[in-house]
Amino acid sequence: FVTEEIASQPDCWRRAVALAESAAAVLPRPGERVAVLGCGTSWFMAQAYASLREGSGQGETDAFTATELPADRRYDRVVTITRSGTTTEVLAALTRLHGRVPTVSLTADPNTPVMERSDETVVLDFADEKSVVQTRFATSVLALLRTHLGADLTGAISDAETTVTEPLPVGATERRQFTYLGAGWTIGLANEAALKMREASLSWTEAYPAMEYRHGPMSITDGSSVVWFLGTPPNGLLDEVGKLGALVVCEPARDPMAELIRIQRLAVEIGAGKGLDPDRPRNLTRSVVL
Ligand code: F1P
Repeated sequence: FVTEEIASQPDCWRRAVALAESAAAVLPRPGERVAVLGCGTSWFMAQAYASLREGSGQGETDAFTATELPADRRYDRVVTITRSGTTTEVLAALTRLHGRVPTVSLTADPNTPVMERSDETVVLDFADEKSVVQTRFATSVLALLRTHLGADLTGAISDAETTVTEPLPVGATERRQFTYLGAGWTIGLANEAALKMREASLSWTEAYPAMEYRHGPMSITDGSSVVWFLGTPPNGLLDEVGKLGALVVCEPARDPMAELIRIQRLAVEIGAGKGLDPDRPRNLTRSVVL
């Protein structure tokens, strides 16, 4: 399933953009102090959104994995992201918050407990997935939230039309170690890229804020590595990495969310090459419940 789900992202993003207008009634208003919660992929989308919202001047925005929302912090609104609507940590956080702060959840499935535990919900059922590995739900949520923040996704969608079929970087499938680097909102995308590679291909992957990579992580880079930038690399870093013999991938003119599609495809291709089923990764279920 995952291959079709990856390829459907341009269409899903169009639908997400169309949904942003009606969702605006329940999403954070400018000036509100907001916390965004999720687990795994959904946490990484929360990170990207938090950085974008705060950067756009709409208000202080913090992202947490669902267990780590500080108990004494005061927020005007809490946003949760959960495809399944059943993730234990997200439901526990919503229960703790009930009656204390308005909550809004973005989910794929309206018939789940998250609907009762949230004050408001935005349902992206068109982006739901059969694969355990999340691809289009996560990016569609971010497409909706970016639109709500005032971004025009036309360029991102047209870049995505390219990246669903564009050849993967030559030699990438033969490499052994993958490092993803981002800055600002693309740190969340770098984290997600690394998780996708772990889940679908059981690869050794790392992710860092771009300049942080120079403070130690760079030591692992050699001729067997891929170093992949999401967004624009800081001045000088690209040259420095290039000298280490790694395969360096960097498409700064492209929307980073569209570039993530190539990484999703690489993860599936490497996984398939290892005889893995990318729809059902080892030790992972569609909904992680305790
Ligand atoms: C999030 C999650 C994903 C993971 C896998 C299982 O759940 O743990 O991060 O990659 O797809 O689900 P959800 O709360 O978004 O359903």
